[in-house]
Amino acid sequence: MPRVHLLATGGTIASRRTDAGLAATTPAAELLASAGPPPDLDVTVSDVSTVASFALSTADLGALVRELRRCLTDDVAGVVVTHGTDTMEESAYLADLLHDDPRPVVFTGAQRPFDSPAPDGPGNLAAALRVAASPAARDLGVLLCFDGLVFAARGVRKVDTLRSAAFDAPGRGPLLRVTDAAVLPLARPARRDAVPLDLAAELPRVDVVPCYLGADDALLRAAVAAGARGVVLEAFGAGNVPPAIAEAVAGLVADGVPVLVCSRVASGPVAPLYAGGGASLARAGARFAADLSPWQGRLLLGAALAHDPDDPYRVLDAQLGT
Ligand code: DAS
Repeated sequence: MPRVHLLATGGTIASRRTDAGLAATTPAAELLASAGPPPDLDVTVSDVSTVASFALSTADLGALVRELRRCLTDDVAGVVVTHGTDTMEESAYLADLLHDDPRPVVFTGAQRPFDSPAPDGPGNLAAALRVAASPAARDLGVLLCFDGLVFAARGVRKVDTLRSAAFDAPGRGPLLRVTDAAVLPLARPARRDAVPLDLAAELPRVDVVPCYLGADDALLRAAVAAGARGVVLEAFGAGNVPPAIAEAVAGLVADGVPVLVCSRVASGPVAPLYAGGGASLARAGARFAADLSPWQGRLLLGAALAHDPDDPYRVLDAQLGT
């Protein structure tokens, strides 16, 4: 019988009501019992934490990715990670950047708590376990399984605060669909070489700076003053920024602080198009992050700086296809 390992971290799927609000307290064994252990799978369990994902630090994320890689032993078909939905797309993406194995790691969670009268966690977990053991999920990298659909980690985003269909991959779509009877292939992602990152050390600080009408360069400069070794711009549209930010970026790049341009728009790639906007950022040496979200872009830039502090652009260009 194939074996799948379930690694629990907390999140709404593990949460119960308390006087202080929802609190993640349910361990992996109870989550598995609620999902109804699949009769054709041997499922082993462990707990890395019982926390809400909005409280995780970048160091916690590094430890989680180390642990899930440790769980991918020779005798397992795949690993399932239960995780809060708020930052699941970040954890899954960092895990995917390092993933160099044909077997799947499948993240899942819930929008309604464990003690809800109609929880969505058990169904999501049961589906994720089946995906982790499915040949259809091999060679797809790290995955996120939610509400009957499976997305590649790269490009997945939380798109609804409360509905069961919490995730989408705008402009990309799902890779697999899970029905009661089967795991159906829909698409295959373009995979990049894994980044051989040593997660023993914490990723360097990279901050995301938002752009909004009339924004000046104060937040950008504050990020660098706080120790950011790289900056991600959550730019307008296809990659444009207010004039003060465009001017400041040239100085930062010249000072050795890489700048990665992402968009505050959920779908579509960024491109250096407009004078004074994206075209000026490109001339100043900023890199464009295709359709990567600012949050995934932040992890990519952190990984690139950690892997090769003298030339982070090698990892960036390899991952972004530039
Ligand atoms: N939004 C909650 C969840 O879906 C909290 C969290 O991210 O942990 O799990």
